[in-house]
Amino acid sequence: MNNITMKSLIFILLLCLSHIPESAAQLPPPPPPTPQEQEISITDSVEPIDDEIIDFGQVETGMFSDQVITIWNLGPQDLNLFHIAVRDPLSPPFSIATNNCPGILSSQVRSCTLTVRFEPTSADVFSDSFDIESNDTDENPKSIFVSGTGNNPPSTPQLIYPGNEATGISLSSDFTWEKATDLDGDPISYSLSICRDPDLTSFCISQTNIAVVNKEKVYYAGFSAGFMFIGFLFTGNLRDRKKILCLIILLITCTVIIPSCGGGGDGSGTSIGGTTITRTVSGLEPGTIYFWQVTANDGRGGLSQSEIRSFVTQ
Ligand SMILES: [Ca+2]
Ligand SMILES: [Ca+2]
Ligand SMILES: [Ca+2]
Repeated sequence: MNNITMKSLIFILLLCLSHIPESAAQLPPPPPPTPQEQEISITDSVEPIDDEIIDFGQVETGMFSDQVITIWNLGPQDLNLFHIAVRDPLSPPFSIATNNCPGILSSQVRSCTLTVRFEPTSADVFSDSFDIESNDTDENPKSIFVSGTGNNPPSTPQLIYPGNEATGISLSSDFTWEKATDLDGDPISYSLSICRDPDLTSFCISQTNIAVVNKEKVYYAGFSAGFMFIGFLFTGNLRDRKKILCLIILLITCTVIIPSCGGGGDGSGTSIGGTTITRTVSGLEPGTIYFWQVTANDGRGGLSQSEIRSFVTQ
């Protein structure tokens, strides 16, 4: 090998060595430890517990209902709770009644609780949301949705006939009570329970949905439904329009004669006076002591029960 060739070989060798990456010349370093992420989880006291939604349902106006939210640290590291209901606060009638959460949920303290309050002051439907800010970066912030309806229950139905501890009551007898009222103007229906024990559990004759229609409410309900059908009338085809026209006529007819619709819907045994309801009940056993009670229902979760009275049949 001559001198020039030898120099060329050394040059090529050096060139190759200078292009070998350093890492290829030695074992790869161990991968850095994977950062262990924070993991927040939230449950609440209203089923389903993991939907981050609290529906308070019906709450009487002037009263309040509390529900509990639990914040969990499910990760291996501390979970920082930066803010609760700050960027997205709760407005009345919702509020955070108590907050037992520290700024950090460590692996020793896995959970903390908040109490959310719904305190309606009017008979309306309410909804809101609030947020929980934490260092769980892929779930930040968490939003919790709350809803509820304010409602006043009907007044207590007052029993009129039979009088308490009355005797000699006919086996087919009238039962009369005073109509209840509802501050929200809700239509009220009644149920009547006549049983052989004072707890109203055995051998009962129970009659439900003894409806009394609030004329004003039903009138407006029919009116708005009528407008809905009229909307279809101008958009549907001819056959649909005829059907809808029939429905409108039926609706208007029922709206006009609604007091008799309400009375007739639960049988001829009910008569509705100015301030009273009378239900005729037959099938009572002779010489038997009975206990009876009337419950008023506003159809929005508001119930009011009368006293329980007794009578003896003839
Ligand atoms: Ca829930
Ligand atoms: Ca809010
Ligand atoms: Ca009501």
